[in-house]
Amino acid sequence: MAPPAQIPSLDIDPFDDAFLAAPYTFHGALRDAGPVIWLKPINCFAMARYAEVSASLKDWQTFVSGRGVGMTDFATDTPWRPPSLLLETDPPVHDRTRGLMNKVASLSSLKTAMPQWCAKAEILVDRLLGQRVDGVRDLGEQFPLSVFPDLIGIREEGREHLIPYGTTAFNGFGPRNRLFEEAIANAAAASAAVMESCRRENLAPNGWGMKVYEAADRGDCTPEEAERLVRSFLTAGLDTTVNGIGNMLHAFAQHPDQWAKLRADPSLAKKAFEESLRWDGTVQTFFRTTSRNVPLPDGHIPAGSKVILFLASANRDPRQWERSEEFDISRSSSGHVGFGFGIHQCLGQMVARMEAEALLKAMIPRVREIRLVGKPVRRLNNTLHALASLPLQLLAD
Ligand code: 4IA
Repeated sequence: MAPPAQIPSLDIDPFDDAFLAAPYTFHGALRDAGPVIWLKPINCFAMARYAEVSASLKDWQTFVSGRGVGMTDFATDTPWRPPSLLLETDPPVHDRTRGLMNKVASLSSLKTAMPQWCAKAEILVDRLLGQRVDGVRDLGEQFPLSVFPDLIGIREEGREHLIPYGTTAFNGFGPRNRLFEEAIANAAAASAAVMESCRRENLAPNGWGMKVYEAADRGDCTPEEAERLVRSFLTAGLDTTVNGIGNMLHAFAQHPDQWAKLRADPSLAKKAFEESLRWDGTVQTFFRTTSRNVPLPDGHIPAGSKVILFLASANRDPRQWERSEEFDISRSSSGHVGFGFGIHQCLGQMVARMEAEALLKAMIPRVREIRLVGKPVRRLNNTLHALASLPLQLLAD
């Protein structure tokens, strides 16, 4: 496919191994090429500057989600799984499902859970203190796995499939590259296990999962929709926080001065997590599809085009952020698009924030230094900036 005239065309594949391993080294070229660009290797429009990314996320009428938020256009190709009733829908359906899910994912139930989460984080950190640990496996995975499945109320059986399922879904947003094909080829067991966990008879009485079915009882959705909405919690809720925590620990390990700053003023904990999402967020990209021609100063994006939005690049755009490449926990990172923006902005953002806060609160008084004791290993994923392993030593106070 030829790039539309006047739109800068780049020969960069944002889903090849080099890009996925080190996305930040490529973002500057994407941003500097223009506000809207064409990526030749994937035949797709792209936006990588803050202004255009945030404006497109806000304009849900023009940049729709119902044709999928990955590379696959649901209007022409069959999605690998039944579409999400939140992420991959537009109003009016989206408003109904999102409205009921907002009530389920209430702040008050999180506040009730928080003391227990803090206690769990303290026990975990006490156990790891002084030792060589893997920041991804022992903290990034361990902590969310110890709180999130119980919050939703899923049974123990099949929990080992949750992270692999999330990984599959996030690879599934990419083009049909090796990561996509491998993910889909191996998806059957994890998909079946996760769908089984979403069934009403397998959910605990007081979890968020059962609350979705209770919304169905009140007529807010059908029981079939309830099952798929519970699936959204399980798809979006784990691999994201696993790597959100992993990336945050990695950021602190690379910036001991920032860890010292946080220890000196623990009230910065919330800001620190936001800054880690701005500086190295886990969800790197998402697509939208244009519902109409989008006029540009020179030419236009035709209706029905996929557009890839580089969230993580927007979050480091020097047009928006001072010292954009610096990790600085005392800056104001509000307005970052690490949780997206607009009507689809992350439903679970408070879950992620409270998990990170519980962990930081446990670590601040106990851990003097988060020391990198080996080379971090990347886990390439079509959507997530993720680590397979982060060798750390948590030096006791
Ligand atoms: C869903 C954007 C990402 C965290 C996400 C992934 C899946 C779903 C929602 C959000 O399955 O609904």
